[in-house]
Amino acid sequence: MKTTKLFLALAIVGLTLAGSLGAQEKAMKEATIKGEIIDTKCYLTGMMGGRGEEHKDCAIACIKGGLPVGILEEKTGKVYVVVPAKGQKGANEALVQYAAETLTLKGMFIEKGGTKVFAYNSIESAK
Ligand SMILES: [Cu+2]
Repeated sequence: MKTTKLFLALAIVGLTLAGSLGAQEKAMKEATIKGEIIDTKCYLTGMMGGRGEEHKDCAIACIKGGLPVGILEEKTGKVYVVVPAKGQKGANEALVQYAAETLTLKGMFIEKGGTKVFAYNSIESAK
């Protein structure tokens, strides 16, 4: 009896999660973002300057080490955590070579609870 109740409770939680994930996918918007490739931890804490050319070696080490890679949008100063869109390779692997450089990413973004996520589809060097 207890097991059945637990199973039902889990099933309800599962359905609720599936429903909200579906809603989030619908809320993703196509966008193009130009900005600097940063490691989010150093940018937020200001570690080693946190961004730019002086921080490039640290950013490479951090992104290689698995810290979430992000893009600092040039015109707004907003930070997006970058993830791959379906079919793209991992964002850290794809973007580490551009650490501290300015790039244009095309893809989709979503924002919830103060977190901005950008799912990249293509990478264009701004050089
Ligand atoms: Cu760093």
